Amino acid sequence: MYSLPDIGWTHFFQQQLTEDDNDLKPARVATLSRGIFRLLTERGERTASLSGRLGYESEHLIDLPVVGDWVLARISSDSAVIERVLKRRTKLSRIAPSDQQRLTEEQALATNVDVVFLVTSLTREFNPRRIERYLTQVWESGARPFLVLNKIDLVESPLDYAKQVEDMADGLVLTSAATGSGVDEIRRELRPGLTVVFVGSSGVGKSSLINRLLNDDVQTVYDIRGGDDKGRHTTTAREMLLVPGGGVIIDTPGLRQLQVLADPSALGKTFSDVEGIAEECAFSDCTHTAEPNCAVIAAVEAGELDDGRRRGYQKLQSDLAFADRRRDRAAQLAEKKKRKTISKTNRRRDKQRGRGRYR
Ligand SMILES: Nc1nc2c(ncn2[C@@H]2O[C@H](COP(=O)(O)OP(=O)(O)OP(=O)(O)O)[C@@H](O)[C@H]2O)c(=O)[nH]1
Ligand SMILES: [Mg+2]
Ligand SMILES: [Zn+2]
Repeated sequence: MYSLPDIGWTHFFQQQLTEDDNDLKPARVATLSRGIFRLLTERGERTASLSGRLGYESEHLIDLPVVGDWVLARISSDSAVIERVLKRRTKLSRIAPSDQQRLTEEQALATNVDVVFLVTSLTREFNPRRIERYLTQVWESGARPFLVLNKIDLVESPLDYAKQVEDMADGLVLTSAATGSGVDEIRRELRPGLTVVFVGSSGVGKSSLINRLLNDDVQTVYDIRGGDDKGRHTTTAREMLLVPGGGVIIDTPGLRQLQVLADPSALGKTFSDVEGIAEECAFSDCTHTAEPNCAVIAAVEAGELDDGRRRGYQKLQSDLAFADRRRDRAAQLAEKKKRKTISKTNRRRDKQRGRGRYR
């Protein structure tokens, strides 16, 4: 059995409790599916639902509990009701994929995570430009990003791949879940109280690596046979697993696409090399495309910087600016809609009052 500190409870959460919370207990969200949560409490696992108030008061998707969240719940012998979500230490988010109006609504993928292992495989899946995008999102989360290049058993010289993505993350690990090579380097990052999450496209080997780490076949792995190395979306929900001896691992389903939602500072961490060079550009708002005295273009011409990297930086920078504008627009529209509803309610109320008066 675990203690709450084993699974990540710290002073940061403790200090958020008030006297009003006396009849509530802290618990961590381990899984959720169709509004039913599984919580890890001091007294073991409980199935839980949201309190009516929490469901009703949460105006935004991002306010609802997700896997990794610490919540306060009313706990009985066999079930629980979640009353409050505690403030998050870190938050890995994305834009909710189902957003039909293509407006932007933020959704948390996992919270209160210390280390994010972004997994990619050395197959046709390997794509430095996509890795840059994902890593920028991970930097934005506040957790430490580790880049994992898996399936090294399938290529002759894994280091050639590593060279293309070095210095983008806090750590780079070359692994094979098939042979077990490199897995100990990941294991070294696990310890009591720490939470790690595995993210990446379907089929790269997230669940296989986790099975290796836990020396167990806890996570289902789909055997990819034949030539096409596409994943089958085997893992279908985010799920928290306990490391024997303390610590928590979250497995996630393969990401399909990722619209990055990040701050320029997160971009700067993924592209510290480009930003370092860009300090020497003549213009402070240089886009590194056609400006005179652009240090970035000069570095590419001198063979010191890969042009793919320059383009990746530029593309992501303009995407982020675009997403920003769209978010502003979405906020404006939401505000307008709210005003409309209010004036409609007022009109209806006036009408009813009027009727009352004249009858
Ligand atoms: N050759 C080789 N195959 C691997 C390695 N790691 C995983 N695989 C295989 O890749 C396939 C997909 O592995 P999973 O662990 O299910 O991948 P996943 O990232 O969890 O995929 P989703 O759950 O769909 O997101 C399986 O057939 C694994 O056996 C590796 O290091 N080398
Ligand atoms: Mg999986
Ligand atoms: Zn420039």
